[in-house]
Amino acid sequence: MHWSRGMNDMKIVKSDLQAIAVKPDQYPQDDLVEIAFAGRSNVGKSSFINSMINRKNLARTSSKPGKTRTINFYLINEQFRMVDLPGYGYAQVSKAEKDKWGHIIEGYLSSRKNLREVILIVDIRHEPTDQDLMMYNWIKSFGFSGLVIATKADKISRGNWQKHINIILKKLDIKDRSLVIPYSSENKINKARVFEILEPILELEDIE
Ligand SMILES: Nc1nc2c(ncn2[C@@H]2O[C@H](COP(=O)(O)OP(=O)(O)O)[C@@H](O)[C@H]2O)c(=O)[nH]1
Ligand SMILES: [Mg+2]
Repeated sequence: MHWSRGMNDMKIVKSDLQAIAVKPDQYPQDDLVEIAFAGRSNVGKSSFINSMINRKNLARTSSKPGKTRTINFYLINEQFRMVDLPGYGYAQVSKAEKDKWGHIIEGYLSSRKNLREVILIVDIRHEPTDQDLMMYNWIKSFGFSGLVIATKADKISRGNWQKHINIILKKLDIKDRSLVIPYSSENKINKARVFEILEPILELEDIE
């Protein structure tokens, strides 16, 4: 691992939507590494990806929840991918649609060799839902480390972050406080810190 060269120094020179998929044969077929982001509809996943890669609107964002029913693969610097997973928790969906969601996401989590980490995105203002907890436990059951981005941190005062982080730690039963990172796509709060965390994960291949 190359700790000296932080990814916050790394320039994102290129980013493209490489693939939109609902099943494995639609995933990119090369072996570039991937980091995926899971969370409730409307929590801010697409905004998170856009803010990390300095794009206003590459990952589609919307104020209408429940829109993204696909796995979207964003190719960054032709080096790695950020993967926007379909959101959950939108009230107005049928049982059939929920099953479809489970199928799409499980197909990805259980079979994707390129996948190095899955990060849960929650809203720092709200206690995580039971579905967040299920998603989080599901992520950990696949062997991922359980990183959580608590986004929309611009919407509460800095002095209140800790109180809200504590609620998240408790609901998700997290002991290691360093796993939960306050973030804002609006002000890019902690963007450099997130890149620092992602860098060694993305460089795992170099160790071999
Ligand atoms: N103030 C603020 N608004 C945000 C932030 N992240 C997302 N939003 C807003 O939340 C809404 C949903 O965001 P989106 O990225 O589409 O959520 P997704 O469904 O999880 O992809 C949009 O109106 C965004 O502008 C943030 O960090 N701060
Ligand atoms: Mg989205």
